[in-house]
Amino acid sequence: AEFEHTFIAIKPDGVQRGLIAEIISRFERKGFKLVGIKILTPSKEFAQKHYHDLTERPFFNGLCEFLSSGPVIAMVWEGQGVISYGRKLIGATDPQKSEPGTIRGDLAVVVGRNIIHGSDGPETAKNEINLWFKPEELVNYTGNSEKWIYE
Ligand code: YYY
Ligand code: MG
Repeated sequence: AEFEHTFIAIKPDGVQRGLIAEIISRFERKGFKLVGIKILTPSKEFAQKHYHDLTERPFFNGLCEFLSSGPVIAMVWEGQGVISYGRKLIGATDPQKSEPGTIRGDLAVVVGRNIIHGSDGPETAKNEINLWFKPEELVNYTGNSEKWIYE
């Protein structure tokens, strides 16, 4: 099977609110596989790199200030369709518009504190994984239940 990778980050609000396990659990129970994880406080310069597509937006500075304001959980998840389905698990950008059952729909209220980031496509996934992780920080293994998740 072709397993793709996506970059998922729990932002400082998700970490401070004690939602790390809750969020990881949703990806894990779905059947996706964790292949990279670390906790770090990114610098503002690093946050600006991560969000480089949004430099022209009015909220850019506040967004980068916020992402660098405290510890973030940076992760790489692997699985069939994990990039687009990861976005479904996360829900719409504005938690007021996220469906119940999604991470943002269930756990967040306003767009500037939407607790989680997920890559929005194959190209950004590749770039974001390269920005946040060195190749040797990612593991390659067969999940114990893979034969029960995939056919
Ligand atoms: O990919 P996603 O996080 O769902 O949304 P983006 O459009 O990439 O924006 C990144 C980030 O910026 C969003 O998660 C919150 C913040 N933001 C904001 O504060 N206000 C907006 N009107 C739009 C986005
Ligand atoms: Mg985005």
